[in-house]
Amino acid sequence: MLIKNSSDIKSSDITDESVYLRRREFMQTTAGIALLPFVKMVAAKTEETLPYIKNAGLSSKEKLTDYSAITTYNNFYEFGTDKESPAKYAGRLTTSPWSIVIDGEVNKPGRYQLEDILNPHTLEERIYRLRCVERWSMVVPWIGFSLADLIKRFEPTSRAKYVQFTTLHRPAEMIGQQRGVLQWPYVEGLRIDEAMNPLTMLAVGLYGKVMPNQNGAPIRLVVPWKYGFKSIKSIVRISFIEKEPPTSWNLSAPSEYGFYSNVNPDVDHPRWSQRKERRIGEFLRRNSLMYNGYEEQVAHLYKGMDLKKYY
Ligand SMILES: Nc1nc2c(c(=O)[nH]1)N[C@H]1C(S)=C(S)[C@@H](COP(=O)(O)O)O[C@H]1N2
Ligand SMILES: [Mo]
Repeated sequence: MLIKNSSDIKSSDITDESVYLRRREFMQTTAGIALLPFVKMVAAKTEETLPYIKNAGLSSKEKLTDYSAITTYNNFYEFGTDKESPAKYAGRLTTSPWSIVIDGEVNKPGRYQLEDILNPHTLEERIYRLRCVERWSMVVPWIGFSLADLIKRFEPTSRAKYVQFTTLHRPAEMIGQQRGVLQWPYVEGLRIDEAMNPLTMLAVGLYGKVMPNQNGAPIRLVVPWKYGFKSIKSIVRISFIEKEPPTSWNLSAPSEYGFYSNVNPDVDHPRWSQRKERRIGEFLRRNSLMYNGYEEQVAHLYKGMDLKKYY
């Protein structure tokens, strides 16, 4: 196993990160003594490096988005609806101990500690594009492993046609859950063949480090050919089910967000076109790509489906 050490980190990354940490120090001094333990704890945790191997075959060769942008411009409604709130408030979330319930149509159901979930897996770095439905995109070096490998371990039955994922519900720490902007807990789902696709990933870190809370610590999904909201954060339950599960954004606005939510420049959002996107850190907009550029790997999953109907 390759251990990421300081010599592997490009100087540009270090710059970004020191800016990030300096900003935290600034928050610390301006917000006063009350914030001090919280800030220290977050800094210590996100500094922790993870051992991983690079998966070049599944990785994009595009320029990485800065660490500081990836960790300060977030969607995580459990901590507020604007992009800055997750970085401000997600530090309050207790991510250890953490367990995940595996249930439904599966031979090995149970409540498993995160350590036991992770133990059999070798962590990989996979550089994926993430394209938000709001038309911004980034390129992130995720650390994690294929969801397929986890699924195989728990042995779903032949009735398991879909997988549903559930985020933690803990309004005392997730202050956005004190308001009814979405139905809590946040839920998402995939068809079993989408879940088994080798691109579909459970991520526990980024940039070689433990997942920052605002990005979905301690464990989140990453589905790079779908709009960002399918990549559910802070997962506490994985259920194998027979029928298509409800999903948070579909429940909230069914005419705007379907179950599939594949990146598709040809299908407009009812309130805006999906043809273009802005890569964070770039000025000019670029054309969005079918399946976010992962057409070769995933187009077969949707063969014969009317993508205007199944959006
Ligand atoms: N539990 C939960 N997961 C979530 C969200 C959320 O609000 N709650 N937002 C989604 C959306 S809309 C996007 S674009 C991505 C953003 O991931 P990032 O903040 O790591 O870039 O997380 C997704 N996962
Ligand atoms: Mo999103």
